[in-house]
Amino acid sequence: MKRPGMTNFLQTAIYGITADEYSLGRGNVETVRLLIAAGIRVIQYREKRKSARQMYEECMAIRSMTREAGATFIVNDHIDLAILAAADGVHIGQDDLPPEKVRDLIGNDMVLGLSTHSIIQARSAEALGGIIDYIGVGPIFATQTKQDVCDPVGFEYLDYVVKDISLPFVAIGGIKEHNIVSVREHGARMAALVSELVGAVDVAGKARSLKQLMVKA
Ligand code: 3NM
Repeated sequence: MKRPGMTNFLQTAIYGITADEYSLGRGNVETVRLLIAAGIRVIQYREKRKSARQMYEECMAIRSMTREAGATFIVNDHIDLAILAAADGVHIGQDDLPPEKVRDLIGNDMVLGLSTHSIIQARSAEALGGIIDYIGVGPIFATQTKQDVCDPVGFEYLDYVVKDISLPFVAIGGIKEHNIVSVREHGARMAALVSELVGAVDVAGKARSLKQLMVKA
């Protein structure tokens, strides 16, 4: 299949993203091990502070764990790292290189995700016709995790995407155990979480609860 990393994306409800600073000292690699053990099958390596060498080493370790578990491995921002680590995909933001140029670099087999924060951005992503595999939709709620993020877009933007955008998407931003059901009720099939998951004392227990809340009919 073209872009095999999308299979897990379409079949699972929780997208886990690393954040070393929220991981209670466990570090990214150990956190990913816990996420995998808890059944999370889409994992993004997101790291803003480490050296290229440190990130490379962490990505190589995560690649080997995710491969063994059959989990999709996406690298945030760093196209070079994603390619070197043979990740399943890369996730970029609105200010990164143009998606069509990123697609030129990564070829046809890797997943390309794009963060979007408005209707116009979602429509532009869709208009690129096949270049982008999925969009992030957020921030749904206020979040402290991402620097310089825009104000929460709330459910208005999510409702629009659910109804009018044909691309697969993942809701993100401020999603917690106490509000994830509302995200599901607005039509999202997948939620991405950072601090709630990696910052949990019991990552596995938290992942299981979140999964249950997200898939319950
Ligand atoms: N992207 P938390 S919000 C990485 O809206 C990221 O595109 C966002 O972290 C977007 O789950 C965000 O801790 C941070 O709120 C989400």
